[in-house]
Formats: sequence, C-alpha cells, structure tokens
Amino acid sequence: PGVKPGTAVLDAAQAGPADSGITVEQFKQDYRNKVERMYGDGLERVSDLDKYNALVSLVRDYLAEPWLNTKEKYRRTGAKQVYYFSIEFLLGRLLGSNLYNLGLNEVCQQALSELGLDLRTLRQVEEDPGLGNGGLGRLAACYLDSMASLGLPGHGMGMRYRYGLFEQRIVDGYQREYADDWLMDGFYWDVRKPAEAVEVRFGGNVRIKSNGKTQYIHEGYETVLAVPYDVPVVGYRNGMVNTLRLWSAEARLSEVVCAPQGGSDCQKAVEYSQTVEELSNILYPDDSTYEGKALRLKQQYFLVSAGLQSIIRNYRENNGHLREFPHKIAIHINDTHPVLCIPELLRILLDEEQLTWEEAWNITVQTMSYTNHTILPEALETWPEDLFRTVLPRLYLIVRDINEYYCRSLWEAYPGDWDRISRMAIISYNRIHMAHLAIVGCHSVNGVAELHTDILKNKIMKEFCDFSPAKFNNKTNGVTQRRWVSLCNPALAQLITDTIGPRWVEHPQELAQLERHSADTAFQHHLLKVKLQNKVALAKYVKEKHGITLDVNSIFDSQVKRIHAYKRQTLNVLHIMALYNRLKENPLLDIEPHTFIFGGKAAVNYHIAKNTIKLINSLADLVNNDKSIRDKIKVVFLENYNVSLAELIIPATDVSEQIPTASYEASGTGNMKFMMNGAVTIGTLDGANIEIKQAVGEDNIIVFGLTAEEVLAYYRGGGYNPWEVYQDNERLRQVVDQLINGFFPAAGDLFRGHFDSLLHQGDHFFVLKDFASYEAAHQVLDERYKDRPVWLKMCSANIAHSGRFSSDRTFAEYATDIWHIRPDTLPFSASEKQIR
Ligand code: H53
Repeated sequence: PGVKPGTAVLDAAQAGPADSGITVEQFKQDYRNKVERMYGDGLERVSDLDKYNALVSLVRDYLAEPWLNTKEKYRRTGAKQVYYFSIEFLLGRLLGSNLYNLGLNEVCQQALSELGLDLRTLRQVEEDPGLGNGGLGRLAACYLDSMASLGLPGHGMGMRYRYGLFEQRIVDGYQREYADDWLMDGFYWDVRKPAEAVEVRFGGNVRIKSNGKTQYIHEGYETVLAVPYDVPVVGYRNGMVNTLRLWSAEARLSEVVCAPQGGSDCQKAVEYSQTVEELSNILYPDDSTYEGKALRLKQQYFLVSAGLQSIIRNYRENNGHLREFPHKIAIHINDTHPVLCIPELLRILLDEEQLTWEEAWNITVQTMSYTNHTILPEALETWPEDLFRTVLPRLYLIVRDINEYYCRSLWEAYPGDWDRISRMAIISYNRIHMAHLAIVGCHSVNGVAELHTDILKNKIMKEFCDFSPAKFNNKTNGVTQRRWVSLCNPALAQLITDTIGPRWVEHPQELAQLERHSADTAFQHHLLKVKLQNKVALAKYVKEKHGITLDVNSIFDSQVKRIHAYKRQTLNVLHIMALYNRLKENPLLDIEPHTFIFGGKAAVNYHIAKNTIKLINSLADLVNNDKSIRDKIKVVFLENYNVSLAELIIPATDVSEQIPTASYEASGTGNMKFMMNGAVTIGTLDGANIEIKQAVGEDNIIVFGLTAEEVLAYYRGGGYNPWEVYQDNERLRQVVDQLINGFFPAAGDLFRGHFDSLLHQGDHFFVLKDFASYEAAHQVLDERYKDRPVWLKMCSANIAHSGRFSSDRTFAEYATDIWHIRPDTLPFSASEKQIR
C-alpha cells in the first residue's frame, strides 16, 4: 500500500520536430508564479500534490492557445468532425503524455531539476483516471491520441465516473475490491462547462397527437442535468488539441424542491439528488437486479443523449440545415453501449426537426458507424422490452418503428422465411438486441482483427452480412507508440532513435529499418542493457510493494490482462505447476530461471475468475518459499493492474503470454504493446496474434494450440472429451489432481470449481487439450533464449515489425474508409502522415 508504479524519464535527445518555444528560464518563472498564485505560498512550502496540481495548471495554460486555435480553425474551415462515443476511456496518467506531445518534456524536466524538483516524482502523484476497465477503454484512449496526432478533427464522448471500476487489493491471496476514489484530490485536466449543460429525460409516457401529422408528446418524465467536463487531447507536436467531453449527472436542487418527486422537503431533495448523481457514479453498475439493469440502460442513454444534444447544438451554431449533417459529422459507436445514438438521433430529427422518416433514417445511417469488439454472447447486449419501454418510452416507439421498417425489407428479400426474420429482428422474444440495432442503423460495421471480422462475417453476423455485405469491414486494432514506447520505455526509444533516426515516432512503419541491425552485436548489446535496466526498475517496484525479490537475470514472462476463463490464466498456472513438479523431481534440472508475472482484475461477481487469483497467489506462496528449487522459478501477482503498472511491466518483459482459446479474443492490444517493447509472444492463433505472426515471421513468435477453425469444429460436434487427454498425459494428470489433493495445503476445496470445469464440465476453453502443445512451445522458447544472439534477433524483429500495429495506421484507415475524411481537406495537414 502506498507504493505507486513509477514513471520513466525521457532523454533530452528524444526531442521531436517542433519546438514549444518556451525556454527553461521562462518555465521556471511561470511555474514559481503559478504555485504562488494558486497556493499563496512559496514553492518550498507546498506539498507534492500542490506542486503537481500547479504543474498541471501551468501545462493547461500552455495548451490553452492551441486548444482555442484548433476550435477556431474547425469553425473556420467547417472540417468534418468525428465523435467517438465510448462508455470507457482508460486514459492513464496525462502529465507525461501531454508534456511529451506538447514538446515540453525536456524543458520541464530541466526547469524542475534546476528548482530542485524531479518530474518523475510529480508524474507519480497523478492518479490513473478511473474511466475504464480493459482493452476496449484503453483502445479508445490510444485512438484519441492518434486522432489528434494525425491531425484528424476527432473527439471523444464519454462519462465522468465519480468512482472507477474498483481498486484491487490482495488480502491473503484473495482479490478484495475497494472504492476507486480517483477524484478524491480533484482532476485538474478537465474544465467544467456548466453553461453547456443539457437536460436528459427518463421515464414518463408518450402521448400521440394526430392533427394531420402525428406528433409524439413526451410527458411526465424525470429530468437529469448532464454537465460536460472537457479534457484537452494534445496532438504530437502539431499544435492541435482536440476534446474529450466527459458527462456528469447532476440535479439542480433549487428545481428539485419544487418538483413532484422532491416535495418541499430539503432532506428529500438531497436524497433525490443522490439518486440522480448515481447515474454517473460508477462504470458498469452491478446488473444482476432489475434496478441495476435500469441504471445501466439509463447511463447509456444519458451519455448518448447528452452527447448528441451538444453535437447538434454546436452544429447549428456553425452550419445550416440538418440535411447536411452526415457531410459534417461522423458518429462512431464503440461496442454496443452507445448504440442508443441511433434512435436518439432519429428522435431529434423526427420530433424536433420534423423531418420525414425516410429523411431522418438516411441521415442517421450515413452518420453512424459501429465497431464490434467481441463475440462473447454475454457481452452482446440485449434489453428486456418492458424495461426499455419504462425507462425510455419515446425511444422504445422509435426502435419499434426501426424494427418494423427493417423487418419489412427482410420480408421483401426473404419472403416467408419467418425463422430468419425473427433471428435477425431487432426485437424478438421480448428483448431488444443492441448489436442488431447497430448493424441496421450504421453504414459501417467493423471487427477489430482479420480473424475476428471473418468470424463476424461468416458466423456470428453471417445473415446480416449476407443481407448487406458492403457494410462489413475489418480495422485491425493498434496502439499508440508514443505512450507505449516513447513514454514508458525511453531507453528503448533512445536506442531506436540512435539507430534509425527520430522519424519513427511519427512514421512507425520506419521501425522496419531496425531489421538491418537486428543481428548487429553492438545493437543487441544495447537492447539487452535496456531490457535489464527496465527489469531492475520493475524489480525495485515489486520489492517495495510486495516484498518479493526478483532475479533480474531470469526470463520475465508476463500475463497481464483481465482475469477471464477464455484468456486462460489457468493454462499458464498448470504449466508452472508442471515445471515446479519437474524441478522437485530433479532439482538439478537445467532450465532457465523464470519469473512468472501476473496482473489483472476479476469482475466483482465472477467467482471462478476471483478464485483464479487465489490460485495464482497460492502457487506463488508455494513456489517462492520452496528453497529446494533454488529460485529457479518465481511467481508474482501484481496488485491493481492499471495503465501505470502496465507501463512498468511491459518494457521489462521478455515473454508475452497471449494464450486465449482461439476465436475468443477479438484482437488483443497488450500483445501489440509487448511486441513494440521487444518481448517475444507465446500465443495461440487468435485475434491480432495471427497478424503479429504474419508481420514478424514464424521464427520470431512461438505459436501453439488449436486454431479457431478447430475450436469451432469441436463446438459444432458437441465439444471434446477432456478425460482422454487427462488419462493420456501423466504430467497433466498430476497438476490437475493437485488442484484438489492437498498440494495447496490451505486451499481445501477452493479450486474444485477449476477442477470440475476442466474435467466434469467439458473443459469449454480447451485448457487440457492445449496443454501439451503449450508445454512444448515453452520448451522451444527456452531453447531460443539460451542462444542469446538468436533471442535478441527475435526481440529486434518484433520491434522492427510493430509499425503496422500503431493506432496511427488504424485511424488513418477509419478516417478514409469509414468516415470518408480526405486527408488533404484537413485543417492540420495529415496527408504526409497517412501510412496505409
Ligand atoms: O476490446 C479490445 C480487444 C479485446 C476485447 C476487448 C473488449 C473489452 O475490453 C470490453 C468489452 C468488449 O466487448 C471487448 O476483449 O480482444 O482487443 C479492443 O478491441
């Protein structure tokens, strides 16, 4: 407790193209003044938190002008604006990245150092904003960085959660969830805009008035005030600052007292305000109850309605009729959570603008595009019709109309095929299918890796794709090399720049030039040094935080991601157990020393995943305290995995574990971050792993296990028989038995759920089936590692071929193919940066 992941320092030589124009002297003076004005006290007497806040405030001053200029330029040029709606934005700490993108990093570092301060310490004061959960949210944050850095007029639209998902603490090996009070000390990056607040309406009923033209009058509703907070999104040294708009729910108490719900009693008004504010209290409220479900649905509508109202208000100030809307505005729906954008835009066009259904529908479809991020059935949202009707009565009628309109066109295409029509309908069996609504209401539907898109097109959404094939396309995910190399691994960034020059930061495909140096002894020597330095930094953190000493000369093998059955942390655990058994049998066994690193959160109600955490920690206790294996293996579970911790783990990792059951991981993005930092992937042929293999070549990645096709074929045949595999493999049998036979002395029956799911419930995720091939893959890995020049060549190849996994590439594709933004029309020229 109390130990936070640190941050890396950037070297002065990493300065990019543009100069901020601010000198060290100026910075020092500005900073001193800022502290004095904010706190009425001298720099020497204020706390680190005060120093940090003053620094953020100063950086905000510096970016105010480019922010204003950017908005002004958009207004003047009328450039088409993109709005990326997402329920999550996992931003990570912003001080470092904003300084870096503003080109102010070196100046700030120098100025602070001359004032006797350390930028690293102040960066560490920042809490990770609790605005996301996993890959989806972090991807959205990478995309914001890329849009601004590419010069694209693209903004984020999200929620300002009062509390994050939860803070994970490990108590006696178990996950315990604590409130993630990330806003406790304030968040100095955003600007509250009360004057731009809008009202969002829930509940009530709809009266239909017909005098010539049908009118829908929404009455008896409850109003919630949506207040926007704007966060600047700084482009990389291009003078551009876009906006991430986060919405917070508030009640205007003065009005509440007079409202029927509040009566005239102050106490009641306060209670009422609490229920209103609940809307933006937490991400993913527990939806196991009716109230919980209603809260989630309200939260989604809140984001969508507030966001759209503000977009339209802004549009009206600068443009004419809403008919032109799709030429000026693109709205992107990140997963199904913001799909209500579709009926909400229709509502505005129909009820407020009085457009005809055809006009309104065409505008909506041309404006909207949707990304699917999963094929997991539990993540493809559906809502009970009753609940939907109660919470959103007007939208319900609109969704019903869309459904009818759509089913009519299905009927024309497939007359009499009721089964197909009911499978494809938006409303069926009293549920509203949000993914169906998304496909119908958007002009583009994309998956996030080639395999994932193929599965969508040929399996999950096959019938939709047969009906409108032109909508479906692939956009393989990417991550920003600015945060995931330059900022988190400055020593590597420096080595790359020394070797091939600085252009790669903006043109990541130029990393391919490293290939020529990959067998070069001097380069390899430096690469090794960089890795070691990063391992030392991680080991220091682990020692301080967890009291465990890591051997920095061992292989650092990491699996850090959400804990989920399909991601198969259990497979990793069983393999470590088998390795441990081998060492116990033969303490002289010649294996490379290994450090197995785990991190990740399990959803609060996901019991078996929570037990997986306990399983990992039980294994860690056993292995780390067994002197007989002479520290050949260590296991650590790092508490509270988040962006900042990832920034520490990824640069220090040698082996990247990407081992989901093939077909389940839509893309994965951790896999990309690890490869950029020179880790070698051990992985299944799933998600973007396949494309990583294509990029690096099969010698530079270790793949194992069933392919997606094989997995899907097994499912079609009703599964496989895990007993056979269990009987045939002695080492595997031993570890599976050890889950329940007292091997973990204090565990009792704790891991019986794992045991049963593997043996008695058909091993749905093919853990046993893939075990032997996983073990063999690890042996290959060890062989390669022993031959250091070969290993380092593999590491270099991974870095060299990571360019196509830059989110700059991905978003250039979104811009041209989906949003139809021509680079040469951009106010901040991005044409040179288009890297298709
Ligand atoms: O989205 C990532 C993918 C990853 C996928 C993840 C994701 C979430 O984090 C949350 C919800 C959801 O539907 C999907 O699991 O494979 O890389 C970004 O596309």
